[in-house]
Amino acid sequence: MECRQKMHRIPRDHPRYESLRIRQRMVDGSARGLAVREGLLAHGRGEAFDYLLGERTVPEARAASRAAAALLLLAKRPVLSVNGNVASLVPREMVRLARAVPGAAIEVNLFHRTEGRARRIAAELENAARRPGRKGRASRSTIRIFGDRPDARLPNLSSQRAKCHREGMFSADVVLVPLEDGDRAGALKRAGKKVIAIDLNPLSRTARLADVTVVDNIVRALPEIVRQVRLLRRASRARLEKIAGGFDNTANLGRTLGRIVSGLRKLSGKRRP
Ligand code: PTJ
Repeated sequence: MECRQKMHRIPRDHPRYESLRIRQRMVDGSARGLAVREGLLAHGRGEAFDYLLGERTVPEARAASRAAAALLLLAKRPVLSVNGNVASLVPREMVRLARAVPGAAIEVNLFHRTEGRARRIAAELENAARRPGRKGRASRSTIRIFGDRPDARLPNLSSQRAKCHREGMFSADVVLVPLEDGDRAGALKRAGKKVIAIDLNPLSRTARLADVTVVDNIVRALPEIVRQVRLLRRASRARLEKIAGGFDNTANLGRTLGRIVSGLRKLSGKRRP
């Protein structure tokens, strides 16, 4: 409650209004027991990279979102992973993406795992799925949400992130892993899965290991991926394969870093040597 009062004191014309509003969602999510306190720190790291990228969707992120959409549409068993930060920031957008991708399931996967928090996050997603859409209609399509009581383990992974669902992440062929600079992307790759990351840090291990990394704030990245999925939904398999296969993650991350570096050069008044 106190958090909300603070938010009301931020004037709409505050130059940092949007960033403060997003931050507030994280604070609320933490107060409601969705995100852990470590999640607030992780959010701060993301904010710093967002600042360096101009807090906008850069062309490289748009290209990655298109490749991500193609990979999701090609998948036989796509799974969208949700942690505490994702549930605090974008529960409705996650549900929208799960509805847009045929056969997609959502799975709660936590680094600081407790079954109570996994249940709360699953309930938050179920609530988001029940709320009426933009046109005021409640959607009738149901989505599968795997929450607490995992019944499998990802091999070669000692952290809590290994705990997963046999029918979900364990048997997925494409997994979306937003907001983690961690160990799981490598384990998923070793298990033969395609990995899509959303991570504002283009230097993170996850960003570098993934097949496709969208370097953008998740609050902008998810709506863009949904938009691309809707655009590509009727595309042929050959076209989707061309888009996904033609995407070079390392080169795209290099271009994103180049954008940060040249932005800093410009600000510091220094030209390229
Ligand atoms: O809910 P849990 O227990 O699974 O814990 C979640 C956190 C986020 C605490 C856990 O996954 C973690 O420790 O993550 P890291 O290792 O700090 O990595 C988070 C990554 O997400 C960092 O590279 C950040 O730059 C990035 N990030 C943070 N906020 C955003 C973001 N990327 C996109 N959009 C954001 N809003």
